[in-house]
Amino acid sequence: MTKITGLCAHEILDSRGNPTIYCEMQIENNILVSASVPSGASTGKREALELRDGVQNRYDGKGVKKAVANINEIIKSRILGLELDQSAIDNLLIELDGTKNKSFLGANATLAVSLCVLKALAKVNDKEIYEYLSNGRISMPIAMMNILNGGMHASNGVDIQEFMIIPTVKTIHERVRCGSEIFHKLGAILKKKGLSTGLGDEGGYAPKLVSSTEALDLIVEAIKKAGYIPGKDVFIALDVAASTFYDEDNGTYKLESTRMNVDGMISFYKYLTEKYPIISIEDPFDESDLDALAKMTSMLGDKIMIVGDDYFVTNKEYLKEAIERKAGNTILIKPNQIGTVTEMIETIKLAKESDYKTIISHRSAETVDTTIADLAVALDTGLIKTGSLSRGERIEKYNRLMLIEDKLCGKSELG
Ligand code: 2PG
Ligand code: MG
Repeated sequence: MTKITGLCAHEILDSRGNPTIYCEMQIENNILVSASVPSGASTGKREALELRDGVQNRYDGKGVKKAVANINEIIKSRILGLELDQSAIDNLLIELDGTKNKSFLGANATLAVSLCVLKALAKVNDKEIYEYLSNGRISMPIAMMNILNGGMHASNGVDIQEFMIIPTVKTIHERVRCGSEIFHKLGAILKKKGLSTGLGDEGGYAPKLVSSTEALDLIVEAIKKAGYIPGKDVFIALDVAASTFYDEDNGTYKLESTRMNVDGMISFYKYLTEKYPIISIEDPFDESDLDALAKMTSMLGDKIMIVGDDYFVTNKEYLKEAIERKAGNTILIKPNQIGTVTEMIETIKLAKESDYKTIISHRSAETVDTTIADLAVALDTGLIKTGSLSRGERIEKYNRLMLIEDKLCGKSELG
């Protein structure tokens, strides 16, 4: 057993240039680990709370000094001297917080500490995180690569938030290569058409387009030009993030200058899945409308993944409700939506027991922390969503996955 001997959090910046938390933990034998936490833009209303200072003349209210102080004062005083134990410390964090949604300490504070505990445990056991955390069954994930950004992740007038490609070629190295080749072909096509090749928050292109079908046509063209077969080597996924264009007053969705109700949206999705090799649609309706999600699942659920992100917010209670109502068949897993490693693992467990697929996911604002790559492998999530093939904070995760693959194949002998 090993004791925690030091803890110190700092305010740093995330990939959108907003404050977030970086935390260092020291354990016996002078072992030091660190973790940093990401941040979302299209957040679900029921996510665990990301604590921000709200002091307007500092980072426009987005500072995280309070959350940092919660680690350096409240959490530190209670965990120094404790034995490293993931569930015991996560439970202590939950107890110290004392709220339903981590609004006292902040999920950004609890996650930073919880991730440090995970990394420290791996270190003392002389293991990589993916080795330490696995219960024997590990797998390299299929990656969902967001190469065209819209919604709240760009300012291009494209309403759908994420257009992702899913290479299904054999290895992570080959998937990354395939994704990178398609990403660059898409850039060349946009350039030739006089469209912008500027990037959105997740590293995908963010050109001004008139419709989602225009985006999908461009992506299919890029897949073909890169030498791959759409619907065979490479599939497509969407994160609609429909809450961001839902009109609560009249219960309709204002998508690309048309207004649609739930049935109209389902017909639209059906049309898209028939025309394009789409195998996954995330958050197709407003996050409060579980009935619509259940209806779509009953109609399209045997054909595609219907993914709940803002609906389920990595929370096993909300997932339970969805399972009972047969709403969705896949859950997005974001560690900072729930705030501790233990709770996140419980949600994954419930999803698997209920035959829901699991996708571990980044946030639109990231740091260089690569833990989600290890989590995908160790927890056998099967899928990972971690952005485009550009921008350091996204690439770090792909690089980590390739390194893990090399290690697993015995291709990392130093001597
Ligand atoms: C999503 C995520 C990540 P954000 O909606 O799935 O892609 O975006 O972090 O802004 O919630
Ligand atoms: Mg989403």
